[in-house]
Amino acid sequence: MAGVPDEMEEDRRLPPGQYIPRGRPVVHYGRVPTFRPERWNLMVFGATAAGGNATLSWPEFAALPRVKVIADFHCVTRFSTMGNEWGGVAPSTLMELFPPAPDVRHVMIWAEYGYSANLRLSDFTAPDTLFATELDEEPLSPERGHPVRMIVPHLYAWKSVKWVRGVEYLREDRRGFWEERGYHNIGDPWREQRYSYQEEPGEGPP
Ligand SMILES: Nc1nc2c(c(=O)[nH]1)N[C@H]1C(S)=C(S)[C@@H](COP(=O)(O)O)O[C@H]1N2
Ligand SMILES: [Mo]
Repeated sequence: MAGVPDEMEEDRRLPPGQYIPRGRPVVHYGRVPTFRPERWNLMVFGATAAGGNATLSWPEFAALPRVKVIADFHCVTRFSTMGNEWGGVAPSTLMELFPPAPDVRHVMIWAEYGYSANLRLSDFTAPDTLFATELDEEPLSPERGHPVRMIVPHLYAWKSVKWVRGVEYLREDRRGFWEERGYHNIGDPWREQRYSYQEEPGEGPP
C-alpha cells in the first residue's frame, strides 16, 4: 500500500505474542541428517485407499509438478519470519497419486530419526501447505530440511517437519513428537494454541 511502511503491514500479519527477529533462525531437535539420494525415499502408508504402502524414490519425487507459496512462519518460541518464498510439491499431488481411504481424517508426517507431527487432513490439504524443496528459489540447506520439508504456515512451526520421509494416513488422530510432549494438538498461532492444557474437548485424541 502506498506510503504505508512494510513494518506496519507485517505487524498486522503477526499473531499474538510473536515478534520478528533479525535473520531467519534455524531450530530443531537433534542432528542434521545427511541426504543420500540413492537411499532416500518417501513412504506413504497407513490407511491408503489401495491398502498397501507406496514409496517414491528421489527422482520420482523430484519430477512431480511444482508450486510456490509465499508465507509467514510462526515458531511457538515466539519468533516469526515473514514473507518466505517456498517452492515444492502440493500435498494434493501426492494424495492424487496415493489416495487415502475415504474415512481418513488425519495424517502423521514422519521425518528422519523418528521426529513426527500430526495434522488434520484439512490442514494437510490447505492451499498454503507444501512439501517444500526450495526457499527463495534455492534448494533447502541441510539444516532447513533438505531435501524435503513440510511447510504448514497457518500452524506453529513444529508442525513444519524437516527432512520428511513418510506420510501416514490416519483414521483416528494420534499425537506426534511435540504434541506428546505438552504442545497443543492443533497449534493455531492466531488462537495461541501453544500447549496441550489449552485443548478444548474435540481438539485432541483422548
Ligand atoms: N525433523 C524435524 N523437523 C522440525 C523440527 C525438528 O526438531 N525436527 N523442529 C521444528 C520446529 S520447533 C521449528 S520452529 C521449525 C524450524 O524451522 P527452521 O529451522 O527452518 O526455522 O522446524 C520444525 N521442524
Ligand atoms: Mo519451533
